[in-house]
Amino acid sequence: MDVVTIGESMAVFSPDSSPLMRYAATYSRKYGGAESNVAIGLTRLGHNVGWISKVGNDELGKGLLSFIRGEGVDVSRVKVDAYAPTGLYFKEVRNANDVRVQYYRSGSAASQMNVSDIDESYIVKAKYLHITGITPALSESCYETVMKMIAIAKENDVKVVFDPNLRKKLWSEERAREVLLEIASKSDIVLPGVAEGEFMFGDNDPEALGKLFINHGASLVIIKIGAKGAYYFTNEESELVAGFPVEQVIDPVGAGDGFAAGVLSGLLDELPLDKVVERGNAIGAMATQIPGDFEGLPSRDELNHFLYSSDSEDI
Ligand code: KDG
Repeated sequence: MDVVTIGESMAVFSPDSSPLMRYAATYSRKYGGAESNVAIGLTRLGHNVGWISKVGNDELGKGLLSFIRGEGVDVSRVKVDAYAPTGLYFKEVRNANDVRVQYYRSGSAASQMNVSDIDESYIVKAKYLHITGITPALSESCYETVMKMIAIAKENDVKVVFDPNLRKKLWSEERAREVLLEIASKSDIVLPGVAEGEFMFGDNDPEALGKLFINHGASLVIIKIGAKGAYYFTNEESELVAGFPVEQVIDPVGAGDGFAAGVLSGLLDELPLDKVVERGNAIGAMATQIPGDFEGLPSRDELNHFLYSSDSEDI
């Protein structure tokens, strides 16, 4: 296994007729979840990924599980909770800068995950453990599960990659800051957006944030600054890697997950760090071009076409 990740996936409902839920009579049902988005992004690039989760014993749980399995993600460690439902959320893309989400996930099946759900032998076989700040926000037992997985990874030389993915709707700011800082201190690689770095450390200067994260324990920090790209920092070097401006953002949700998939893929392919970040930037940009949380994540051919060819496909 190249990467193991853990998190909640949900049915996603997007209004068809009006961007506003209050006027929409019909909705499209898709699926989404930060960690499974990353898992899908990586499998599309040819990597082996395992996604750990819990779904409800219901139609949406069955649907999302078979969908994620169909993308080639290993779902052998996903459990079905007999009582709690699969979570869902509604997504209003009012415009590229104003996306609103309404969660119906409190008490969901995934929020019931607990340390007894961890199969240690599964984690130790991975090269990277991918963690986001969403999973520990779901419940105390999810927090404990994530911390246990990190401890197993650290004892077994599995690198921990942490995307803070701050979701203020899920927990108090105090608790969020405390836990995000705790996980960052135990992570090898951290992938914050500049606003998340500011939330955690009270500084919005990427250079300063890079040093803060490194002093806090990470060996590689990549700070995303939107369409302009991302800075990477290690103890020895730092660089701004330019992004890929797009003409129009169609749906920004999932761009950060695309970025994480690109970075992990670049690391697995042992690319130099500037190329690792370039791959993250490219997939982040591609993810914004198609509606849906992961639909825009590319195959390797599509990625290469985006990176190396400016021609449209012949039709
Ligand atoms: O990063 C995209 C995710 O935010 C989306 O797929 C849904 O996991 C989700 C969440 O918790 O918001």
